[in-house]
This record gives sequence, structure tokens and C-alpha cells, in this order.
Amino acid sequence: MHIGDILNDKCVDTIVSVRGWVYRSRESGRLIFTVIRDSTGIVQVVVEKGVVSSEEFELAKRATIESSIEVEGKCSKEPKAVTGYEIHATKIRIYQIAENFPITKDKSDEFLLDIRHLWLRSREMTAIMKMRDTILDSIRDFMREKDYHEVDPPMFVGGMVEGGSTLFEVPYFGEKAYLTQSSQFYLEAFMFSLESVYTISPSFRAEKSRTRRHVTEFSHYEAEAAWVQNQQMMDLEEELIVFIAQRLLSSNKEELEVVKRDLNKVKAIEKPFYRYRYEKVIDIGRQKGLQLSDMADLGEKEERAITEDFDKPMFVYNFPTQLKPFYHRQDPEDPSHVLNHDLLAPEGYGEVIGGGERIWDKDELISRMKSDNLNPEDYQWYVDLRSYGSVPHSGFGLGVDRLLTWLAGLDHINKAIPFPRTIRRLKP
Ligand code: NSS
Repeated sequence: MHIGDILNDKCVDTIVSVRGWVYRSRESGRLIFTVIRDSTGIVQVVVEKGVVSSEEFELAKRATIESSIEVEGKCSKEPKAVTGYEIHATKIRIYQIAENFPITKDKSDEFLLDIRHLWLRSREMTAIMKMRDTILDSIRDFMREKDYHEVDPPMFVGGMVEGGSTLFEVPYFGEKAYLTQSSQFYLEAFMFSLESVYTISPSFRAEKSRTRRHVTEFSHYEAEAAWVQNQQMMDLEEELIVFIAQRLLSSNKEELEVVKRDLNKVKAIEKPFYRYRYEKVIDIGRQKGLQLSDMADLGEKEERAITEDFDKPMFVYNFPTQLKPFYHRQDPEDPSHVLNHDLLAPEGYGEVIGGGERIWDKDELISRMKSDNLNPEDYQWYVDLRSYGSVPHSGFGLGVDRLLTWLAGLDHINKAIPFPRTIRRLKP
């Protein structure tokens, strides 16, 4: 049985048995009040001398924080207990008496990262991981509903997608391999078979910048679909984000409260999102006092200023061609711009999605590569895809960790990831 069953009022006046870890404990004469936690919540246990054996009572007395424990006893309502219920123990088994637990109140973020293998047990991290689980689950439900197929691209790859400066190189039997920056090119290959595909896989970027939203390994949810245009892809993403936000509100109210999220901010995520051309967003930035050139690349600082006062997400579409990687399709009506989009989250969070239409004509792709000083031979198979029945298509990549950071209102991406990897952190 789980503590959650007790808290859902399913066990009053029955004999229950729960297993978990000591959350806190205090002794008061013939009584020991031990609060136990499991994955579903916390509940108070009363251990009374004479009701349990004297060995059991002594064991319960020695049960330090995080000791693993099993308790049997009668469950009752108790308004004075921490979660309103109490188990009056009749049997106690201790699996292990824990050593002195190193995490006490008010530890620094850095310390909690050093000790993340233990901090995972905190109420906060447990809540965050449950919300992560909801997000992953809702992505899969949504995509199934839309007839997208989940696929598994490789993580060891032979080339770059998003620029050479963030490539991780790994030795590969005398050859050079890289950790994938994005599975987009592979999704494009799958698309010729399955038409609409997606993956939730890690992507790796040797990010040297230390911002609140960059890690070196992130969970990348990418999708690709045949016959779809840029604005249609935005429609899908809009629907998706609203779906995830709604699911989070209905499944994780308690967890959102644990992280002190203002629920109104999540409720405000409704269609339609703002949709502005790149130039309009540059204007908004200038009105906020940012010094932006006509071709400014929007980074963390700029996006934070631009989105700070927004109540809803904002699509920025049709960036100048020279700001974006070679694979983006130019607008046939205006080749100085590409048919792409970023989705910026409000409240200063900024970019969570990047996507758009891909060049599907072979010669156009080769000529764009050349003008970006890339050798088409290095992308032989990617170009080859365009030789056999090429079709218009679009896709996007969404940073799952960034999405969770925003939806849960966290102040740093590190808090959204169980074991975050940054330029300075490889352990635990
Ligand atoms: O570089 S992206 O903007 N776009 C791509 O990788 C495309 N090839 C995706 C595609 O169309 N299939 O990254 C997409 C998203 C971006 O909006 C962020 O939310 C996330 O991936 N992202 C990151 N999250 C955390 N840390 C880092 N370093 C990071 N880089 C990108």
C-alpha cells in the first residue's frame, strides 16, 4: 500500500502496512512520532511502548532520518498530524538505520548539486520529477492522437546540425564521431517512410556559456512531418503546449504547489499565442531599451527582456536567412528570410522551441551549403534523401528541460534535470 492511498481517505479504521523512509522523528516519553515518506506522500506513525515489542520500540527510537522502514498498524484520521492521518503502529521493521543524512535546511544550490544523488529524495525534486513524467507522458499521448510515430535516432553521429562550435567529439575506433546535437536530419530520413515522426532523445552541446538555460546534455523532443508548412507547424505546437499545460494543471496541482508555482500563470497559457515576424520582435526589444541591430541574434538576455511582461508564449517567425543554419528553407517570396520560427516562453523564460520548413530541393540545399562554406560531401546521405521523391516538410525541436523550467516556474534549468550536465559538472 502507498501513503497516497491513506491520504486519499481509503484506509480509515483499517489495518495498513506501509514501507518507506523516515522523514523526521521525535520522541515524547512512551511515544515516538515518526513521519514516513514514500513516493506518494508523508504520514505520521505513532509508536507506543507496550503496543510494539520493546525491541521494536528501541529500533524505532534509533531510526534516524532516511532509515528504511516498514510499519503495520491501524490508520485513523488525526487533524493534528502533519497530513491529517496517523498510523498507530503494531509492528515495525527497520531495513537499515541511515547514517547521518548530510542535507539539512538552507543548503546552497551548489551543495545540492554536489549531492544530487541524495537531493533527489527531497519533496521539491520529487515534485519536479513527477511533473517531468507528466510532460513526457502528455507529449506521447498528444503525438499518438496526431498519428505521429515515435522513432529512435542514433546518438553517435558523423556530423554537425547546429554549428561546429558546440560539437562534442568522441574517439570512435580510430575515427572521429560526435554526440548528436539534434536528431533532425535522421527524423527527416524517417519521414520518407512514416510521414510524421518524433523522438524524445538526448542532444548534446558543448555549451561554454553559463546561463540559467543551457546545459551540455538536454532532453530533446523533436518532430518532423511531410507536407507541413511553417505556420501549420506553429499551429500544432500551440495546441501541444496548451495540452501539456492543461495536463500539468489537472495531474500535478500538488506538485505545482510544492514548487510554489503561481497557477494563474499556467492557466493563462491559452490559444492563440502571439505570432510576430522577426523584425517586429526586434522593435519590441528596442522599445524595452535593448540596443539591437537589424540582424541581431537574440540571446538569453535579449529574450528575457522581450518576454518578461508577456502573459502568453510568442512565436517569432521568418528570421533573416544569414542568422540561421543552412537547412532552413528560404521564403520564395523573400529569400532574405527563412520560413522558420522560435517559440519564446513568457515571464522572461525565452526560447523553448526552434523549428520551421526545410529545404527540400536538392540543388537549393547544395547551393545553401556552399554559400555557408560547408562541403555537401560531408552531408552525403542528407543530400541523397532529396534525390528520391523529395517533398515539402517541416519540423521542430523542443527543449523538454526548458519547458519544465518554465511551466514549473523554476529559476534555473539545473532544477528541472535530475542529473544536470554543465561545463563544470559531470558528477554525480
Ligand atoms: O538549436 S535549436 O534551436 N534547434 C535545433 O536543434 C533543430 N535542429 C531542432 C529541430 O528542428 N528538429 O534547439 C531546439 C531547442 C531549443 O529551442 C531549446 O529549447 C533546446 O532545444 N536547447 C537546449 N536546451 C538546453 N540546453 C541547451 N544547451 C540547449 N540547446 C538547445
